[in-house]
Amino acid sequence: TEIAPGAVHLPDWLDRGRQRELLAACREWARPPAGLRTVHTPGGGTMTARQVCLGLHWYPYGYARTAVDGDGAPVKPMPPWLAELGRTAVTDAYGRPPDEAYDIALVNFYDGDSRMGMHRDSDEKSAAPVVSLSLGDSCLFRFGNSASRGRPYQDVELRSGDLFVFGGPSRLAYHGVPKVLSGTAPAELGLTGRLNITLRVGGLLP
Ligand code: MD5
Ligand code: FE
Repeated sequence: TEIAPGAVHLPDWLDRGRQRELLAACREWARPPAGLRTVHTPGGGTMTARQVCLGLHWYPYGYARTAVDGDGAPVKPMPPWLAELGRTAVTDAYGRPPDEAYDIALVNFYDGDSRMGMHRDSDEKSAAPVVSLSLGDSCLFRFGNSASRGRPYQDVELRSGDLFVFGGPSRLAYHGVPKVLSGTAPAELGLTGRLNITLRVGGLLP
């Protein structure tokens, strides 16, 4: 379903087996060094979703090669199979493969009280679409516009296994996660909370 130009939602894109594999991989990536961490915002706040990065380390001032705001260890590599999953996702959503290879993954772990405020993802130096994969609890995802954090926006429920691709005119749209729907994860997955993996192309970065 195209929610807006370039914003394509493919519900249930990952079958249960792929979801389990991806979850197991995320749990490995969450381990130190350069594992799961709390992100501190420039204003002195903390993000309620915790995060681990692959390929390049995102922090509120941009991208780095090491976990500069964590334990300082080198960021884990982006596995080729995950880059390939990003390429397949874009091909399925748009009917043609992306021009560039996916080289960054950000994994956000949400518990029942986690939220993500309205923001834009503008630290990448490439116009390649962002690929988003959801696991575990469903959430309310708010897809806004490129001009401001406010209306108009559309609320979409994202469920375990859903793919969302944000490219073209939607690449710099404001978006957020106002609510996690606790207890909605498929029981056989063995995850309480929600996990979101975004695949990105860094472009010319450090
Ligand atoms: C999430 N993650 O559910 C969301 C899904 C993040 C983040 O927002 O920055 O890690 S990715 C949603 C997204 C990414 C890039 C562009 C747009 C949406 N968009 O244009 O709406 O944890
Ligand atoms: Fe984002």
